[in-house]
Amino acid sequence: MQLKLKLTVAAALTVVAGMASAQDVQVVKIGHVAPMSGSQAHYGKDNENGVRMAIEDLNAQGVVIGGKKIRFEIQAEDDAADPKQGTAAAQKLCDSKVAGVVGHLNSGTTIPASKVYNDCGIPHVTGAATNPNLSKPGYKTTYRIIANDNALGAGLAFYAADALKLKKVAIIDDRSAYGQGVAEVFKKTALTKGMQVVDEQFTTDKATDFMAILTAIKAKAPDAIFFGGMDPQAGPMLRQMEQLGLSNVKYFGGDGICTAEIAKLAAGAKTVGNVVCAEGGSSLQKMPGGAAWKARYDAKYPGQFQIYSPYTYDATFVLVDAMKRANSVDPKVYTAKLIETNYKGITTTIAFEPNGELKNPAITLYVYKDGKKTPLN
Ligand code: ABU
Repeated sequence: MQLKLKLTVAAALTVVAGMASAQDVQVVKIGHVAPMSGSQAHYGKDNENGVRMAIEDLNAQGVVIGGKKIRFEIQAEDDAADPKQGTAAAQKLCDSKVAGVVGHLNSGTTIPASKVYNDCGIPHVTGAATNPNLSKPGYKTTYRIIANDNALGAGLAFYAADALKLKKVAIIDDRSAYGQGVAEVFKKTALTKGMQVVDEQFTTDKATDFMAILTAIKAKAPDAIFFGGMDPQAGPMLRQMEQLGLSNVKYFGGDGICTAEIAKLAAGAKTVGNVVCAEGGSSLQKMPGGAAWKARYDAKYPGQFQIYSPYTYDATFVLVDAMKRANSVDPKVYTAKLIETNYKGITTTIAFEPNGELKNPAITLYVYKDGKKTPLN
């Protein structure tokens, strides 16, 4: 009888001790939004992997904020690259009271979502959306940790004019906020460099048949095509360029086409060898922790790397770094610390301009050698 009582007391004490330690752990949710369905899901998966990896690393570190051990959890949402679904996902994250958001991927979703986050007072950091208009409203809740399209579009035009001495370019964009924006910057800079824009054509971010617009472009005999858009369009476009005999025409684009996936989507077309694309950061080889980080990523998520996961990884740490400096996970308290960020990430040392843009962003140009993305600088 006495033994039974002792065991019961011991069991009760164990339960109470367990409850106490559970109460000392605070769960903090980090939102992530990107297209997880549709033709851009491979970018979204890569972005989400970056956040998941950061959260695993933070939880392994055992972060203590405000005297409590924090366990970070992801709340992952799918916006399907659609602006309406983007704002709905943003509102859902506001309603769930996540502490911060990494995202979104597309400029077309990130720009309208940024107002939703500003209205509900939750900060978001994008590692992928590059349209310069994102930072124009000057929201204290919006941050970007890669170069924007002003740098990407201009860098590509300088390379086309100065290094490759190209004279005639045709421009296509997918009418998305990103595609249209980066194409406009390229065009403006190309014209100031004395290049001639011989044709402008438009498509959508759903199209896969470009024969009509490529045939029209062929008649203008350009040295190069600039495409403002993403790889689900660029891949088939490259294949159709080969079919139409545009095999010697250079093919320029921003970070949206600068994926591992583009070579697969082009289904073996040799025109992949004509691609020159620009990304808003250093190459993995030149990032402070790039090579070691990529080896860890590949071990966890084999074959899933595209472009932005190093940035979404760093974006997660940037949010948590601000929480640590504020000693609070409450966005009302820690958001003010984001603008003072000076965080040594795996991509670069991250600090912000007053409008939330990354200070001193790098850009890297890439070509594809035997289908493998290769940095030029
Ligand atoms: N930066 C290219 C892909 C994402 C976007 O800005 O729409």
